[in-house]
Amino acid sequence: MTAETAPSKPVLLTGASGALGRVLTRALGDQGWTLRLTDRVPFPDPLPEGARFQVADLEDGPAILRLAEGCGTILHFGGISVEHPFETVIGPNIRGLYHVYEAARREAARMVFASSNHTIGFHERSAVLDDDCRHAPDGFYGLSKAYGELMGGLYRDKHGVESVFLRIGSCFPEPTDARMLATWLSYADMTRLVMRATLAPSLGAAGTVVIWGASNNSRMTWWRRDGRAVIGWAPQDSADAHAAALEGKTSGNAIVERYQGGGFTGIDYSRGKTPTR
Ligand code: NAI
Ligand code: 15L
Repeated sequence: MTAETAPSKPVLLTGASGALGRVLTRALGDQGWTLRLTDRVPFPDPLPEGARFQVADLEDGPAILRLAEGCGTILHFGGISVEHPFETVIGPNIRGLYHVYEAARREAARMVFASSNHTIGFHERSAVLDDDCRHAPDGFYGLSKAYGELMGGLYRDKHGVESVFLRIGSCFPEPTDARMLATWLSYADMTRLVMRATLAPSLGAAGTVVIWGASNNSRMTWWRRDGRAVIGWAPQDSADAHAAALEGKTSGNAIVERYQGGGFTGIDYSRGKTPTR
């Protein structure tokens, strides 16, 4: 990984104890970034030099405001990260998100929001989507991420808060099924994406950009135009080497295989199964 400049102000990372939070903590710590880390569960790894960790719940607004004091960027990776019932999602991902945006407003900090492909999961796999496509959330989790992008628009228009919305595909150590031959984002590409989202001097006149978070996978034909040129990011890795091993690894469920969101679309899916008027 090439050396990048560290931001002049500390960076707050929510969800630090989660899978991507731990990857980012290690990588950004190695780059000499000053990190303020938080999660509702303890941080499981040794802390990099210059990093501080504090347990906090995203639903505790005053704690989030205190944590963000003096920070120039907030990497918002905390919250419910897979499909769950509405009542489970709403606290961390809606109320918590509001607290993080209020902190960004108070600090005039840039927000880098870990959004998701599940904001558009009910688009069919044959569709080619640009960054301004219709939201088509595939569950309460995807709905909360779409709401997050909308909230970012509100905070831009009303308060001038900048946001980079990372519509992450599938960010794991390696792809594990046929869908991920399209949606996979390597940890290294994700890290470089977060670095560019933080370090880009400007987000242009729009003040918000959407980035499709997938590596350079030849099967990624679903997602096209986005704001990557604005921040200067291009993916370098690819899922292609896994194609032979994974192309037959599908769910066998017609709904899941039809839509971009995959497995989440099939959860509690009842269309056509209930009487219609
Ligand atoms: P994860 O579930 O491993 O990490 C999320 C972290 O948020 C956890 O450590 C959890 O303790 C924390 N958290 C949950 N509720 C909280 C609360 N109320 N207060 C404080 N902390 C709370 O998820 P992962 O995979 O690391 O994802 C990170 C972010 O990226 C999430 O926002 C997820 O939605 C998003 N994302 C991840 C993708 C992936 O493929 N890993 C794909 C698309 C989006
Ligand atoms: C996500 O948004 C989830 O956070 C992650 O766990 C995966 O399910 C990913 O999407 C995906 O669509 O593969």
